[in-house]
Amino acid sequence: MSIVTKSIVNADAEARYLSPGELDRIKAFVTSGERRVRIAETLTGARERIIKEAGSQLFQKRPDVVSPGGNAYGQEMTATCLRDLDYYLRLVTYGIVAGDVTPIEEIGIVGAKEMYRSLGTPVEAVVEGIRATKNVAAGLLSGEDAAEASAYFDYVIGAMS
Ligand SMILES: CCC1=C(C)/C(=C/C2=NC(=C\c3[nH]c(/C=C4\NC(=O)[C@H](C)[C@H]4CC)c(C)c3CCC(=O)O)/C(CCC(=O)O)=C2C)NC1=O
Repeated sequence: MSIVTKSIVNADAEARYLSPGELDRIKAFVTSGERRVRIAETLTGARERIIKEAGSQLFQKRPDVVSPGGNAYGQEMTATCLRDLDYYLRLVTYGIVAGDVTPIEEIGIVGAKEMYRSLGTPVEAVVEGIRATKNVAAGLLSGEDAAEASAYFDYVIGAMS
């Protein structure tokens, strides 16, 4: 849900007009729209590069996950691991466009830790991978844009830690 939809749902539940605070937040959302779309375009266009680089940083830091007995050992499992990083990058672009973490939360956070536990995937290594994705992504953006994108990665990192 975007902040616009969310504000309307909340206001209508109380049969009231949007409050000055809600209108202020909507104004900030609308004003930052072009910038947020631009960030999402950059990250979407560079997704393959970002995931490749983030993956190699992760496997350098955590060689155990791609070693025999590791959860991402073998070509197929390594590809699945990189796919998961790509999933989180995709969800971050949703969040940036929506101006809201709710899509990230609903699609990628609820139940995720339990799922990884049941798969024997070390969650802290997933978090390490998301941190690497964040750093590579931020490196492709200018200061303010990097900060905006980083906030959504930080949400994922915080929720998964
Ligand atoms: C869009 C929301 C969404 C998410 C987040 C998602 C994650 C997700 N990751 C999975 C598996 C997996 N995830 C990993 C990931 C890793 N292993 C490691 O050691 C690394 C630390 C890490 C990569 C960073 C691996 C290796 C598997 C396969 C595990 C297995 O089959 O034993 C699975 C099990 C089913 C499958 O193999 O596809 C799911 C559902 N699926 C979704 O639809």
